[in-house]
Amino acid sequence: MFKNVIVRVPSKTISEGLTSANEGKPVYEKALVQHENYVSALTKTGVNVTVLEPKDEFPDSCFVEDVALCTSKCAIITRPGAESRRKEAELEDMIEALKSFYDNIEYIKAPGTIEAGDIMMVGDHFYIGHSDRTNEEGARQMIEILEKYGLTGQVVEMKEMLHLKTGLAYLENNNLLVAGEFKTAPEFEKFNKIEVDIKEAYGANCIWVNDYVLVPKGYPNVQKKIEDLGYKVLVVDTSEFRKIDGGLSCLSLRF
Ligand code: CIR
Repeated sequence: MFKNVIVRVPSKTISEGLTSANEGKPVYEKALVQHENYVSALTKTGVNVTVLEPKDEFPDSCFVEDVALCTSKCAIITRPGAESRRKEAELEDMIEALKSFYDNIEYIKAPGTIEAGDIMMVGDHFYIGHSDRTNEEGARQMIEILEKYGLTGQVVEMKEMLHLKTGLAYLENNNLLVAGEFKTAPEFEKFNKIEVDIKEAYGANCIWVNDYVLVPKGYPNVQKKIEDLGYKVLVVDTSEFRKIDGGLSCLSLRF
């Protein structure tokens, strides 16, 4: 179960966020409303939500998932692969917030790069995507830190997606949502795979929080498959974040 969540309010500069999507620029006011609704949905799952102030110098800073990995034993501050995001991991308010919850804080160091959107937790094991943002050295350091705390990690090679969790969501109870290149990846054979059609690929970025699953608005087939598994579903509109490649998981740290 998760007790805590950390989020950061979108900045006024969100329209300048990094993107590969061709869907126009996010509208700040809409993003703010969608973010408030996201926080409300999280609150329904019973977690305590810490809301950090916006940081206008970092257009992508609402995607807090990328700057830290929160485990049961320690929090690990990452070193983002995207240059424009690197200093997001040094923001004092985030580090202070994490220190208020964790005695053990670890750091990924240069030349390692890693964004925690590339890391999927399954119990005490962590799958780490080797992506354009996460390099071999970043993954190596991460696994070394995890092992120091009795946790384990393994690298997953990937080619198509921005982050590992762009195309994967672990819903607990061995249930794994899979899209695109991960449908056939041998690493995930042992899971009960729930395949997401290419037309709804963005819908693969759901989050399990205390037996609820937050599902993005507009992906009815994904939503139905998750409801059929017996989960309570909370639908959240993330259309403004989608325009800059962000989704439900990217917007919070859950621990
Ligand atoms: C980026 O390209 O870094 C942001 N525009 C989107 C980050 C999404 N984060 C995530 O998937 N964990």
